[in-house]
Amino acid sequence: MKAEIIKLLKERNGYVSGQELCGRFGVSRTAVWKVIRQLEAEGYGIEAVRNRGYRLVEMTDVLSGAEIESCMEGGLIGARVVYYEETDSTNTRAKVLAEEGAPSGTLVVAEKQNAGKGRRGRGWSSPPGSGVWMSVVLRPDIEPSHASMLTLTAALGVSEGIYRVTGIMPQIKWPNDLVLSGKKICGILTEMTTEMDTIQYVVTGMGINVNTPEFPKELKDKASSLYLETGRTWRRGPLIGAMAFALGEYYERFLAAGDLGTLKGEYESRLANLNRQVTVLASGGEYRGTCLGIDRQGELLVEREDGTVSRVLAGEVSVRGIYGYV
Ligand code: BT5
Repeated sequence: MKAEIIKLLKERNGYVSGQELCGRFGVSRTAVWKVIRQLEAEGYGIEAVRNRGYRLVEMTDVLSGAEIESCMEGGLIGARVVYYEETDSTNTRAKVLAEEGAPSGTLVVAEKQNAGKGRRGRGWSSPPGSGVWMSVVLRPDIEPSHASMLTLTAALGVSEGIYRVTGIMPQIKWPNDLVLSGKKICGILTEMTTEMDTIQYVVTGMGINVNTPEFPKELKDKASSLYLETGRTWRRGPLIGAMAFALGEYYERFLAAGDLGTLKGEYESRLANLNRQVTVLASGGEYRGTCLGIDRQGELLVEREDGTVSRVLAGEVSVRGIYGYV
């Protein structure tokens, strides 16, 4: 009921009467009043006028389960939302929920992560009040070897969602980062659990720096936020709604094609390194080349100086621009 009341207040350009709310949800006036009081305590500015009802006058950047639910736009992701004010890692929570049978599309969001994870044991800085730390449970009927394509699919969904809300399209640094002005604003971590060579579930986690005003010293040079890049703050609820919806759209297209064949063009149009010199840091040594794009499997195509084209598999190596991080 709380999420629906938030949605109704947002949609209505004026007052929603107490009577209407009582009738719609089949509850007493006191019950409605209690929810309104809770919403005010959470940070919604609500004006209550006798004989007219309630009106939303101010919207701050509230993050709560009900706020996120009220921002969901439908589609394959987010029919179920699980919200934590504080947790270890939304990827870890999503895996536990998946083990307990959570359906595909379940969205897990936290205001703060105490043990946010990057790839290969690295950490992810996840302070409260400024970012979106979220994970989705997916149950795709694909080969385990195709799961890394979901990271690329997620990069498309997140960048598209950010574009639809802010008007700014982040670039993708293959395979799992979104960048603006050469700095990382989002990282993606895909983890998979298999049984007898079939995927039980995949968890894709996305960390987006939204209103982060500044970063710790060690991240300053390579991290940024939507706030720092656009000069204004953004409400995280609608951003989550838009990203979840776009993610669902790209996920659906990925499942229909069975690989990245139909998404390749869009991915390449957002690729930060396209046609530029990159250094590939592989376990067997490093080499330089020109980034030509990706193939249907999501491998990066790098043309070496001798003209041969190498396919770089996500997860195996790091790719850097020759002048810095991108
Ligand atoms: C990633 O790893 O970029 C994947 C990050 C995934 C985070 C999300 S948040 C929701 C979900 N739950 C989780 O526990 N994780 C996911 P990688 O490419 O390994 O990059 C990690 C590196 O990025 C770190 O070693 C830092 O150098 C840098 N970093 C850490 N926090 C950052 C931040 N908030 N913004 C930008 N860079 C950051």
